Amino acid sequence: MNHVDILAACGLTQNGLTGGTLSVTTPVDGSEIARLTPHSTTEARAMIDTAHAAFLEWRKVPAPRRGEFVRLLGEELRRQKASLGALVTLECGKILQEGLGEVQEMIDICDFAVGLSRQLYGLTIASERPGHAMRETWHPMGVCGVITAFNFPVAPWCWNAALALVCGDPVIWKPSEKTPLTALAVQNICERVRAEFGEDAPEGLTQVLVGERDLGAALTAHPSVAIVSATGSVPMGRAVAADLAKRLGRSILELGGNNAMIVAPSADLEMALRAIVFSAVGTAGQRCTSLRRLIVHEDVYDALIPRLVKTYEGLPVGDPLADGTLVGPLIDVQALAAMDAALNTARSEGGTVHGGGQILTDSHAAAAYVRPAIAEMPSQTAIVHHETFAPILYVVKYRDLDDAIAMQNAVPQGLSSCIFSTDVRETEYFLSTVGSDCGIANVNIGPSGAEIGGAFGGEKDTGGGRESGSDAWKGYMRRQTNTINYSRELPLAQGIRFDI
Ligand code: UN1
Repeated sequence: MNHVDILAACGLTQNGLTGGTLSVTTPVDGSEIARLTPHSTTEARAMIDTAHAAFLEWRKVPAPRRGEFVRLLGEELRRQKASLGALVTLECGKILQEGLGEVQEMIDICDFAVGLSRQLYGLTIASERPGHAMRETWHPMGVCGVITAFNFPVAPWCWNAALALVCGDPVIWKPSEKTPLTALAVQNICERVRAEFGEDAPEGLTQVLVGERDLGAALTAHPSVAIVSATGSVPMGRAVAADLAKRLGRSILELGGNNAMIVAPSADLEMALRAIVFSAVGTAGQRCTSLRRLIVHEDVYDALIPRLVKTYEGLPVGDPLADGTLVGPLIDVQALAAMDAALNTARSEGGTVHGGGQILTDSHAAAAYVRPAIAEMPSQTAIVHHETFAPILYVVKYRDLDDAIAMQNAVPQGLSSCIFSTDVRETEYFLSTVGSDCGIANVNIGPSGAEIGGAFGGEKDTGGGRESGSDAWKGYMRRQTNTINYSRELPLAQGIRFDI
């Protein structure tokens, strides 16, 4: 399929994609595929007002009925999986298998949210007073703003939106200015679902803001936006958190990761090798969960690292839409420059670099194809503490597990982590209170590619938010504590006497 066909299969016709000032390019060959007209902040404020009006209606719709909306969304995504997956690949450059996987992740969270719509459970609590009952109940919270990044242009919206919608919250989406087309395609799907659902789905239940940072700032500034869930860089997250703090709005932040794998002496090295390659070069190293640091026991270092270097040399880098490609392009040439700069710093800090460097082809002169790199480092130097959004894997040696865990925890970010070991003492230690400090800690699995059933997010500079599964839905609702007196007395709590 050519670019125009992929866009058309998602309902994006050429007349809606021209004439604006926001240029959208495809990393596949660097060419421009659309010029969109960005929204103004005035339009953004009007959209927030519409979303708030939608909230006043949507909160009255019973939660299982709200779940029906998300069920229809999941059905429509199933039908559109091939076309939307191809558009994800076209717009952000990840290989088609991963583009399809991202749409599957949307479908999975829709299924999860449908079940959840009948399970927004509260509590009953024992009251200390006779003839009294206590409850904890959950209510819709308000408009939910969702800010997403280019590397996962659709799934993180859905982790938030599927939950927010069953929780009774309309959603306004500000996608990355690098990937607005996938968002428009999803919005088309949502509008079809809304028409099918019937009139109790109000206008403005889901909306998309096309443009730059000022639109994200419009969301964080507006008092009607009760929650802002943001995925992206640490500086972006700090700005969002600071703006929300000024008005005491709620934030859900999923920011940077600098994820490590510890390879212990008892590790199954075959499995470790496969896990390392997928998690370090998948999405061309541009996942927030990408493996960036390999902490290898000195006894297995020589058995693993030369093989890994050889495997890297043979990795098929190229057109992400073509069968057999495992590594697509970086998002743009700025990412390429950042990768080169990081590798130069690694060298200056004593590292030995294998791979790296742009792969130039005549047909793709404007695109950023790179050979993934491995940097063997003398220790965990300054550059290793830094998250570079590119396929660079830093490797360091360890002797003692406590040192390995200390290294793993020494970076500012706290998203994902893992250990490869078949020694249960080591693996349980890694998962214990003195082990990994990350939101995600895995055993014999790489740090990326999480399922939607668990809560997703991490600590420290990762921002502390949790999205997706487990009880992340509570982030989209307001909690209410109820005390009900069904007696004929008015006893006070704590036994206080107050006689009038
Ligand atoms: C991201 O890179 O922002 O666990 C999200 C994973 C995916 C999500 C990554 N399920 O790698």
